[in-house]
Amino acid sequence: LKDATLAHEAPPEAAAGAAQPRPDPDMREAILAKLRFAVGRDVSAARDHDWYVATALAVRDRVVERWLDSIARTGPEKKHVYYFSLEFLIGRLFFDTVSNLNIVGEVRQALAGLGVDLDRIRAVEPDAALGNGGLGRLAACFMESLATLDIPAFGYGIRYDYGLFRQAIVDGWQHEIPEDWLSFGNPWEFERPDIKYLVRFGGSVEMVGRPDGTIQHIWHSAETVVAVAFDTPMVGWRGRRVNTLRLWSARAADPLVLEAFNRGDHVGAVADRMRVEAISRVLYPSDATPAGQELRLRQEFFFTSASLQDLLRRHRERHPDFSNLPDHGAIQLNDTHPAIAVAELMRLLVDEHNVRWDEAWRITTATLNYTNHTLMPEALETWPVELMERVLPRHIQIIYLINFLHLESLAKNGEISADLVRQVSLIDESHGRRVRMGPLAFIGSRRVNGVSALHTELMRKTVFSDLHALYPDRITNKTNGITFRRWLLEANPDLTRLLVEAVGPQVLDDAEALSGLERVVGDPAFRDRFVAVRRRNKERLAQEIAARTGVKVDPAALFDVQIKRIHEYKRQHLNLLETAALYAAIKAEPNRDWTPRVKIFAGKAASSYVVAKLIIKLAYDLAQVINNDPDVRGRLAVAFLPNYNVSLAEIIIPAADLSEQISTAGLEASGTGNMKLALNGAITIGTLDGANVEIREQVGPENITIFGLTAPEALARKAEPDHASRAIAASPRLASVLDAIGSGAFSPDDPGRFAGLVGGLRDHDPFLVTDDFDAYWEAQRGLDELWHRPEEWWRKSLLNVARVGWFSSDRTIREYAEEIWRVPVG
Ligand code: 4GP
Repeated sequence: LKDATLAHEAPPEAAAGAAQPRPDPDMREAILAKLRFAVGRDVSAARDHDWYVATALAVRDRVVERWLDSIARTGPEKKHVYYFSLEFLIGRLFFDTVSNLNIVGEVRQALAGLGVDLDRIRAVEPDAALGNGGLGRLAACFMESLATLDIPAFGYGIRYDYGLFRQAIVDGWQHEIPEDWLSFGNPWEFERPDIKYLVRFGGSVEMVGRPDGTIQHIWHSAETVVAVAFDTPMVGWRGRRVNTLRLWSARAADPLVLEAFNRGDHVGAVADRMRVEAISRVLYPSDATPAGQELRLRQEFFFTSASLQDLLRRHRERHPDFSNLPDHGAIQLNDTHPAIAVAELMRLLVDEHNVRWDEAWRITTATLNYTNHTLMPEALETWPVELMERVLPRHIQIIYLINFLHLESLAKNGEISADLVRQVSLIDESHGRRVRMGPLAFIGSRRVNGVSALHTELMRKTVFSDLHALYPDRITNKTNGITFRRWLLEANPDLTRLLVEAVGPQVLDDAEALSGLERVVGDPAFRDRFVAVRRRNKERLAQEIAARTGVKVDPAALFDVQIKRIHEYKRQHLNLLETAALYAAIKAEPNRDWTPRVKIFAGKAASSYVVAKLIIKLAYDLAQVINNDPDVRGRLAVAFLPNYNVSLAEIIIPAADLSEQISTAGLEASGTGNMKLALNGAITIGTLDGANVEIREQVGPENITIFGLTAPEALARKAEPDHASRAIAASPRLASVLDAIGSGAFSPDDPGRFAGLVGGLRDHDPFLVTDDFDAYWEAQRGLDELWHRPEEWWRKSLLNVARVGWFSSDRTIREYAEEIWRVPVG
């Protein structure tokens, strides 16, 4: 904790010789006033949480001024970006806001004068974990960069009462506990009871002829839900602009059936309300696993419809019709979760606002854009036609008509085969009839993008190949990025200060300025300071590991980090097999000059994903054996840190020496943890997958360790039925580690525990763990050797920091702004 305090002693600017923070009597007074009049506590009785809320509210007042100013300055006329996302994985907002407003010093001083430590109270804030993983965290980075680049934008999503579950590890098994992040209130949000829309479900559709011969569709819905807005200000760097994250909460139109209540049926009187409000109760606990549940569809439609109604209302207040909607708004669909927007925007325009179908289609396809985040077949959403007919009867009609016109236009343009129709139809007839949301989003969008060069290429060649052939200009690549404010300035203030000293304060505003670091890479004095900063970060992580797991690790060891969702394609089990093999090797030759390593894992498994949970258990079981074996003490340790979230990532990332990005090539769309880790000086060991490919291009092949099959090789290898048995036969090391794990060497209490996991690898191994094992082992041993040449290691590490400026989400958002949204960048 002492280190944490030291680490945040002053904002990065202070070191650059920039003006010291002004003492701000107003801030002190503002905090005291909030404590008294908003929290209702006296100084003598105030606890950390009270101080946190009082300070957050005082800071929020400053935000609100800029927020209102941003809105007034922009005016509704300017083109807005609307980012539709079922997930926003924001993390904590307090320090982010204070830091972006550049008032860390003022706030720290004001609090210190009151005997309160800023770092202690900032740790009280719960993470806003309204997302499962990558695409949710990307949405949060994008919101920050949009504000930083002065682009008027709304983020639209759901205000879940319960975010991503809290992970408890009990005897190595994951348990999911509801994350009650709102139980102490949320000082950042503003409820807007006046901004509400009706979202309808079910019922039937009546067709009525109009005098002009056209047909009017009247949807008699069975159920109505009220969507109420909650607004959270999103502050850009240096407070330049503040945008709005508008999250919808579901309310029953009729919250209490008084008649039932009076009859004594107290539960029945609120039963409807419970059903309706379930829509915004909990984040769908799935990540790339089948999500064919009615509640999920209701969630998707709920927030999409409310958001569209909201932006159409604003447009209509200023314009006579919707013909110029695309000039005033660009909508980005974050994955297919909001893809129903294609049908809902058509319905709103045609049925509710009497726009002609063709004109509505022109408007829709000029306004919507879609980002794809995964090629995993089980994650590409499809909905049973029967479910859609029941829940969204009017939308299925619209989808049929879109499909008909789409197929008809193909027929007009030439011969189309039954095969092509099957490929590009919006209705999949192969396993019962299902609506394919990816193709729906594709057809309804102006631009469709992938999230790394390789991923976009694979989109063109695989899942969307036929649609790409029909619309060759539609797919474009936008390689992901991360906000450097959170992942460098806030997470690693000591490194930031050092960078400012080395290359000047412009690095705080311009990620590309990091390249100035190249000048000092060879300077031993600078390198020593860099290593000292890293050492402090590692000591802090070592404390965190001890506190969370009881495992004592040596900060001098190589910290080897794999942090991300647990999934077979991400191959934590490849890392674990290598760990077990290394353990065996050290035991066999204890006197060799082994590189001391700490294997650090963190990540959550989807609650229904049995194999992923077993992989966590394997990490735990390995840790039990290895950490308690005196033969390997000081050389190898394993820690699985429970409850991975944004806040924990902020502690781990600045302390990582090695970044594990070892997915089966072709399956990780991009990754963004890879960027965060490289930015903080970790060297990557990875496959040629996702954004690793571009990280290699940026940092240079000599500063990254790439191993294993490439995407085309992986595809070919998977098609060989006996690939796993051949790989195992060729590798005695692999064979013996599989035998050990499979026969219970690490699970004596239940020797058969991992037999199924190992059996799966022996039999078909769809993620090619066995095929890549030897290459991975060799690559790791190369890194062991490199660790013994510290000068070289730190040179590579520094060059990673110097060369990853391109992965700033400011660059990504600039590209979206220019090519997809066509909005000016401020
Ligand atoms: C993730 C991808 O798995 C990851 O590679 C990518 O960096 C991230 O999106 C952002 O683009 N996908 C998901 C998902 O989060 O739910 O499909």
